[in-house]
Amino acid sequence: MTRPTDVFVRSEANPILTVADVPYPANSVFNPGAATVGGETILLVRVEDLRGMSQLHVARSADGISSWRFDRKPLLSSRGDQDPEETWGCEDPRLTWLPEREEWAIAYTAYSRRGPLVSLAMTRDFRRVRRLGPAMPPEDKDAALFPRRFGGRWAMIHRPSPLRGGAHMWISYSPDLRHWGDHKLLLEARDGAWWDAGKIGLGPPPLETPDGWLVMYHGVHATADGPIYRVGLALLDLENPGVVLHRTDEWTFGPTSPYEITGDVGRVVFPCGWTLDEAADRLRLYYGAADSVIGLATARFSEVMAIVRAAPVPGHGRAADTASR
Ligand code: BMA
Repeated sequence: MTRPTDVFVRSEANPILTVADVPYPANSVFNPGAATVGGETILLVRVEDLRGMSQLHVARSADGISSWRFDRKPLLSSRGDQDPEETWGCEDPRLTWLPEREEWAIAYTAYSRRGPLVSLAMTRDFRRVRRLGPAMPPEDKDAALFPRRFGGRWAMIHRPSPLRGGAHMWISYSPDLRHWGDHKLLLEARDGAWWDAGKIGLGPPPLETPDGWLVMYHGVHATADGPIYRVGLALLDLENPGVVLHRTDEWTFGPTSPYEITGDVGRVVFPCGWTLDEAADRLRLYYGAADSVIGLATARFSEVMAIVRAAPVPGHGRAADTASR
C-alpha cells in the first residue's frame, strides 16, 4: 500500500489561488469550500481583507485547477448590525448539497464579538444566499452538514471549544436545520505526543461511501515553535454517523511545501472542501496553506478508502484513543 502521506499528490499548479487573483486589495485567500455545479468547480474562498475581516467569495473554474473567475461581489460578508454574529467576518465554509431541499447548505464560522460560532446559510446557485443564522453559540467552528436525514433528523458535525479538556468533534441533530440537540461527542483529540493531541476539527463535509461516511479532520500538534496543522481520516457508520468505525493513527497530509510552511500562519494545511469524480477514481482536496494561499492535492479515491478501512477501530484495546476523557 502507498505510504499514507503519499496518497495525496500536490498539483504542479500550486498554489492554485493567491491574493494576486483576488479582484480587489486583500491580504490573503484560503480555506475554501468546494462544489461541482453544472460541470464547473466552484470554490467558496475566504478572502481576508486589509482590515483583517474575512468574507466568502465565489471563484469558478472549468477544470478545477486554473483560470479562476471571481464573482463581482462576495457571497457572504458582514452586514454589520443586521447580523451581529458576523461583526468580525465570515470564515472557513463547508458546502453540502441537500438533495431533499435541492439546495446547498453553507456551514461557516461567523466571527461575533463573543467569539466564533457556527452559522448556516442556503443557496441554490451560489449567486443568491439566504441566511438561517447561528446554529451553535460561541465558541464553536469547523462544522458541516450531512447531505441527508437520519431517522428524520438532519445531522451536523462541529467543534465546540470548552474551557477545559481539549477541543473535540461533536455531532448534533435537528428536525428543521434550526433547532439543534442530542449533542454527542464524536471524535476526541488524542493526548501527549500524538499529531492530533489537544485539538481537532472537521475538514471537508462528510462524504457518503458504501463503507460509511468518509471524514477528514485536522489535528493540531503544539510545538515550541508554534502549532502544526495536519489532517487524518475516519470512517463513520452509514446509518448511525455518531459511531466511529475506523480512525487512522497516522496523518495523511501535512505541511511540507514552501507555501504551506511560510505565510501568515506557517505550517498549516487546512482543507474545507473536496470534489469526487467516481468514474475517474479521483478525489480532489482543496485546502488553505499557511492561512495565505490555496492548494490542490489529488488522490485515488480507492486508495483513500483502503487506508481508512485498514485503520484501527477506536476503543478496541487502544487506551490512547480515550486518554483525554
Ligand atoms: C483555525 C481556524 C482556521 C485557520 C487555522 C490555522 O483555528 O481559525 O481558520 O486556518 O486555525 O491558523
